[in-house]
Amino acid sequence: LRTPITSGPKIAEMRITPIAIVDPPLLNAAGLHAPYALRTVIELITDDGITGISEIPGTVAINQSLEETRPLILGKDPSNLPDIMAAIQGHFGEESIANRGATPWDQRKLVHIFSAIEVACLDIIGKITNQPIVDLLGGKKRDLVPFAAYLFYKYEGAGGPLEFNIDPTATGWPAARQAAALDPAGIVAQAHAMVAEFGFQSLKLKGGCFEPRLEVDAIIALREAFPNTPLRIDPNGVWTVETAIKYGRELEPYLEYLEDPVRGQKDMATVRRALKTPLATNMCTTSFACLPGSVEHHSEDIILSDHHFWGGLTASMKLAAKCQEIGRDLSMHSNSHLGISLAAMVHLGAALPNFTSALDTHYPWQSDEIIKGGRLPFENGSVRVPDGPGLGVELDHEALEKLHQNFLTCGLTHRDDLVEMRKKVPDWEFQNVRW
Ligand code: GKR
Ligand code: MG
Repeated sequence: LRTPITSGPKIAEMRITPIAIVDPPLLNAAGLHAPYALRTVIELITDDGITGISEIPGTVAINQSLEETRPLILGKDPSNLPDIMAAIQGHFGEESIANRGATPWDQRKLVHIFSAIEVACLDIIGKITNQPIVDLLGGKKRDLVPFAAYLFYKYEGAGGPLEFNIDPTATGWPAARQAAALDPAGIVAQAHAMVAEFGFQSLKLKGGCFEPRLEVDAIIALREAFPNTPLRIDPNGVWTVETAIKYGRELEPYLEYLEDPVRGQKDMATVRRALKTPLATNMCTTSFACLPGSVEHHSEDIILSDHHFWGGLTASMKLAAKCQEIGRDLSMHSNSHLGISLAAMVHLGAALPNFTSALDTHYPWQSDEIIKGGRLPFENGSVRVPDGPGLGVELDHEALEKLHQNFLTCGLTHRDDLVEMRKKVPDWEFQNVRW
């Protein structure tokens, strides 16, 4: 007879804490970042007192769905992830990919909930087994995970309570983070300041904000200022196929890859066939259900995974395996985030079998932090994999409470870059395809 398996700890408590983090006025194809970005922090606590944490994009709708998730997972074994995911899936049903929306960021709810619960469970499992999450994902392939400088056109302003005002006493990157960057010279100055502070070895420009000629000129200016640094631009799908081919050809000598120049797998494939530059996406191939279309059309060369909307870290590892099968490179997408998300991204980045381009992160644009010990440091543009069990970072409850108060007072319920943009350009409209 087999010895009965001793049952492990069960999830006894789930805490959901919405927070609002200071975010400067960054431009993108859908408008302008509000003074605060919303995140939600999840704590799962077992009946023997082990806590697992995670961080996801926060909206009031996602938070309500997380509240609905609580009774589904209380009493469950955090190491039985298939059981937990089946309970959540059973309650919410299938989520249509159409729920992603047309914005640069992904508006689905269920994928984010999967990710929130899965990362917190992995943090618990790591603590129980005394292993860092990277080991649970298959083992560490690298100690340092490289990230790219994420450059944004922006209006002057610090965000948060200062909104479009600045702190004139700031110096170095904290000063540059507040400065306007509305032309090639502004973008080059921003790049110099970000590289000086963090040591990034790759540069990404968020495009889709201005007439493409101006954005192409910014890439050429970056190439002059950084002759040997890989460059990419991401217009978030607002270029026409003709524009993407015209400027894509001009950019061929400069770009490591071109990210989401157009919308949809078919149009991406048309642009891809016309260019020598690889194409990357976080907009046209965004779920396992999109992979057959990706294969049929060959819409991109690089899939930008994001554990927040691919359903978690183990799902992202599964994506990495699929990418190897279908001949895609994998890299990483990001949104405004703090250190819990960064730690999870670093564990994933360290576990991926291989990737050829530095991962995205918005982290330099944030100044807040909710993990003990403060903000995670960069070493020549890379982040060292935390070596403690689980995520290897712990929640600072005092800092969390402060940012929760921001959430309660800021009045924001979801990300709406259009509303913020109209503070600067009153009649501004979002257009799916602009140029
Ligand atoms: O933060 O404005 C932003 C970005 O545009 C973000 O929302 C996108 O999702 O960074 C993202 C991207 O690569 O498309
Ligand atoms: Mg993108």
